[in-house]
Amino acid sequence: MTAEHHDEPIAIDLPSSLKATRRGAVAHLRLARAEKRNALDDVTVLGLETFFTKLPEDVRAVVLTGEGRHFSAGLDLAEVAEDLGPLERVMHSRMWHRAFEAIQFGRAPVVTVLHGAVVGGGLELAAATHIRVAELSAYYGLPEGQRGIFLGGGGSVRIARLIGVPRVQDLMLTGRTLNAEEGHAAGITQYLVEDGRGLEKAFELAAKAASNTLTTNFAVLHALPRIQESNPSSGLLTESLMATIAEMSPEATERLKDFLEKRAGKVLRQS
Ligand code: 1HE
Repeated sequence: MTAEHHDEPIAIDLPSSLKATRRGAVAHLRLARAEKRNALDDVTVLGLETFFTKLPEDVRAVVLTGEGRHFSAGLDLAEVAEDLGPLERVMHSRMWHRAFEAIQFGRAPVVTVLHGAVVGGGLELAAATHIRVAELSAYYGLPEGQRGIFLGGGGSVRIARLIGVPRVQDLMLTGRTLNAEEGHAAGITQYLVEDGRGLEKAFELAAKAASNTLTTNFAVLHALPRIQESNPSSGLLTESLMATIAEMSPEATERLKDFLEKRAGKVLRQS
């Protein structure tokens, strides 16, 4: 991946496996443990939770990438091999859930660039983010099946929602991997770009998300998935309530006025 450099530091205390900078309103968080293919150990997962709960208020979107040739090799298998009891293992999985909830239901939309291996917990992490951009080198797998373990970072819920239970069963039962095109067709990613173009695309998308009103982004991140999970009639009521809150926000008043007075952009066909 290529990177332009007019980035500033972000004052959040992170482990060495995570690096964070910002470019205006968009933060860039990097998995920085390339020597272990960005395998997610406890320190990194806790660092992700810290980052997303302590994000400065003026950061309006986040780009997440992985350093080296792969996005992430998933759970650090050296840690899972440790001698832990059942409750410790449950709590370990719950820690992943907590960290990834902080991403999914955080304040800022997260755009992730996927390249190389995006497997196991790496795919679970990507699934907790909001927009996924794949480079052509990306491939996806759930080797939990072959390692004798199971999903533990929310994949049963989030990955299954993205691609459906039958595809998750296929990946786990057979050890199949999906290439970038197959993953795109299956619904893992919203964008597919040439190798080396992911970062640029992600920053472009993040800048757009960052320019939305806080209320709209809150509704999209927090209300929409909850509406999907509720029964339709409660969902529709929540939608009306959320729409009312958004419509009454001062930013919406201004933006609607801008449109009606012909100062705002039109919705035009793109490419
Ligand atoms: C690791 C890990 C890891 C690499 N935990 N150390 N995930 C997996 O089953 C995937 C396992 N990894 C791989 O299949 C390959 O490493 C890759 C295809 C991702 C990359 O291959 P390659 O040839 O570039 O690298 P490598 O030589 O295999 O790995 C480099 C080093 O990273 C090596 O350590 P070294 O000390 O010998 O240099 C590897 O041992 C280490 N490494 N992946 C620990 N995953 C919450 S539940 C989620 C459950 C899961 O995620 S299960 C899926 C686990």
